[in-house]
Amino acid sequence: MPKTNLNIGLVGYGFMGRTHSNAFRQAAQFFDVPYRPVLKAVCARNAERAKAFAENWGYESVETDWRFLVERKDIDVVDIASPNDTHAEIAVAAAGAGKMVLCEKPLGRNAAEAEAMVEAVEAARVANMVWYNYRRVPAVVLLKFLLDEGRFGRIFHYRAKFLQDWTISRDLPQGGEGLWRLDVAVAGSGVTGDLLAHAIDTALWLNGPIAEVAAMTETFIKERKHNLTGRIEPVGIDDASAFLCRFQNGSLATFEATRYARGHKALYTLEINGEHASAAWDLHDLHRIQFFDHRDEGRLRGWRSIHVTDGDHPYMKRWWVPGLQIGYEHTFIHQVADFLQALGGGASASPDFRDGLATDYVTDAVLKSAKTRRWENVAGQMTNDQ
Ligand code: SOE
Repeated sequence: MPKTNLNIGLVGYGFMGRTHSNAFRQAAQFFDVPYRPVLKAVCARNAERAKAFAENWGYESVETDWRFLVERKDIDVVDIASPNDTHAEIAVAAAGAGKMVLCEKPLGRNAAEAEAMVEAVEAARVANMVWYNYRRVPAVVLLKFLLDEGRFGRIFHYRAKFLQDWTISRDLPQGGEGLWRLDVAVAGSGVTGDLLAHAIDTALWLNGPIAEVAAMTETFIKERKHNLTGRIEPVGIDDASAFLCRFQNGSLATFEATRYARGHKALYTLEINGEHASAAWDLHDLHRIQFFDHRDEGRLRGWRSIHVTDGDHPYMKRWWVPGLQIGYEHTFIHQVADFLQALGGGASASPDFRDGLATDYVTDAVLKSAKTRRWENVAGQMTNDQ
């Protein structure tokens, strides 16, 4: 079937701008989707670098002010891959201009921003999606299918960690391009919004809404030079964040994220324990799930290591041949493919902005609990399973 062109206007050309651009270029090549993304324009303040980015990725034009981009008649989708402090303003304006809106995670710097974004896309009735890409790892999707089939029975425990080590040096400055994640005014929070948000999004999807949290956070390095002012300034982000929580389904959970776990670069792991079965997944070995089913014949019962690369595994028949691997970048390609497929049916793909808001409610409760040192209820709970 011929595919209809869908014109993309990307804001931001950093790490995420590259993952998204790659995904837009590949999705319609590998997946049978009704639309073909066209790289119409990239927008960033630095014209020279935006031009170089456009040439490299094949964007047809460059804008240096997102306000022009969102008003352009030839743009269908505004994709926000710029720092967190820009998400809300651009998304609200883009929805107001009738554009579909895709947004990097976390949706807002806090739930108040995310609420305004949800309101804007829902009022404008435009398709919307948040780039929580780890939902699109085939092994994680298989885990979701197994849970939905009821193979685990009642869930008792959920456990997730996202560990990195790239900010341990006290000489690392904060702020500016590349290091805005360390500047609280831009990022909103530290690892809570950057890393825990991923773990929370996957958990809400797999295990349902979170009812209450008890958290602690720490800022190990309290002052850093700010790249934009040149001055030593207080650090406002959380360097490490951990919380206990209770899901609405009665299961108990622990979550931890840090940028101070020496030796770990992006160790995202999760484990779920149910009445009949348990499963574990590790981003460093992203094609496998470890699965234990107590209902197996006793003599053969044990942990299975399932290599999720076969043609009947999620997404895999679209790729090479059984047994061959895909990687991190493919999670973004899957996300675009799902978005285009949903659009063909007149819908958004999950996680949509409402799902992104659900994660922001949890991260807000985590940061609040770390301050109050009490258990905090999660506001606005909703089912995230669409
Ligand atoms: C931070 O280092 C980071 O790049 C996050 O911003 C991403 O969301 C995560 O997927 C990998 O780590």
